[in-house]
Amino acid sequence: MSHALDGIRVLDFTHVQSGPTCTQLLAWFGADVIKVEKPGSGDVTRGQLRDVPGADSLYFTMLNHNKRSITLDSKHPEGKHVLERLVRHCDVLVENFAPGALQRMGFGWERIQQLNPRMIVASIKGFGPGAFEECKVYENVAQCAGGAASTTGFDDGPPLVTGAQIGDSGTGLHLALGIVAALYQRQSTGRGQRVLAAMQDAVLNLCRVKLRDQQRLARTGVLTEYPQYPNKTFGSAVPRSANASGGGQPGTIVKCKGWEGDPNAYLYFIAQAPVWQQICRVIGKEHWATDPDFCTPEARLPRLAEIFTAIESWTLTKTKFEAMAILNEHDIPCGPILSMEELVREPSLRATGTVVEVEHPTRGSYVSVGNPIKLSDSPTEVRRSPLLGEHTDEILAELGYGGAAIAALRAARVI
Ligand code: CAO
Repeated sequence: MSHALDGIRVLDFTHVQSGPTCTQLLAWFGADVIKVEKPGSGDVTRGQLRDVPGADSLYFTMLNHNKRSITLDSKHPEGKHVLERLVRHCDVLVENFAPGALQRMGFGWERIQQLNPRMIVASIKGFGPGAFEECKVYENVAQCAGGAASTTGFDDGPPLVTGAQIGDSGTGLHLALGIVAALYQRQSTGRGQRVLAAMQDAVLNLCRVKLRDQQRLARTGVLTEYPQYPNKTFGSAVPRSANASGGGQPGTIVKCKGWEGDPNAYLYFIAQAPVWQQICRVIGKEHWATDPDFCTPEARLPRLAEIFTAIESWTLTKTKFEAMAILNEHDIPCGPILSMEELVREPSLRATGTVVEVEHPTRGSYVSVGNPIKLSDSPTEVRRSPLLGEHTDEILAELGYGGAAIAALRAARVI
């Protein structure tokens, strides 16, 4: 079967997590992704967080499926020639170097345009143009600078970062969308363009609802859906709202049976207004369905702590899965707190290919997250990540290099 991005060639100059997330998605949609790596060492993540001596780390393998790897010293004069051919050969160049690195290599936008006016040059940087544009950025820096950390955690605790890699993988997703949009526009203009996704911008985009609340707070001085209401005072900035949904439907995390020994015996419970009567019935508080202090969403807002305490008294008598089954019978939205251990075993995720088992020649079999985006006419088959330089000769041959020329490049340590 064909794939959505068949025929698109990607010169993948990405490393670590943010950029590789983007190019892995492009590869899953069918693009030929050629990962360019430093001879000898390659992407630094190959050797980071190793669990199998001598084998590429899970950090690397889980972010670089379906790609081909070529080693190339792109600062060597001969390496630059190879890179020029690659630029002419490909449709998209994706990079997430520190600011200015591509220019220092001699491949700024103008040069790339000269070589291939149809090329799309897509970059991830920590910050967009402005005061911080020269700064290097990693995941948690982006979470802090993009508004996630200041709004995550408990009111009486410090800012918190989240395990979801919204700075790296989140920005990679943004960039992938920018690239396919640019490819689409190229069909009518015939020209490439630059695509930039800054990690601060991507995190802020994902924190959009907190900017909404910032403006509501500035106007009204209070956020009635937040746990600080009604007993605590609000400052001038959106506070951390613990596990409160903070949105139109109040929700929080409640304990379930077994929580004393299981750190994940919890459930997210949403007290959705349309099913309030059912909630009252399930938790044995039938009178709340008609009590004026509880029967409307507005009346409930100052009493959310009391309501969730009553809900928790009920969930404490059930495991998270028992509670979920009962609540779903009544159409009450909720979700179990699932550990990675549970997710890795979840059969439905295996069935859809969101969790896949992959064979690797040096590390054996491992579990990974497959393509979370399903296209009905472009199915994803997850293939293992390439070994360092596994496709160097094959790619050079496609670029027109003969055996002797490849041997000379190897002797000069260019590849
Ligand atoms: N051949 C020769 N040189 C190469 C090369 C190759 N194939 N590939 C990379 N290099 C060189 C670069 O040109 C650069 O050289 P200069 O510093 O002389 O210009 C050098 O390797 C290091 O690149 P770097 O500065 O990008 O890497 P770093 O380890 O110093 O910084 C990071 C890493 C992530 C902080 C930085 O790349 C960055 O801020 N990137 C943008 C934001 C980003 O994506 N952050 C997410 C990181 S986690 O996903």
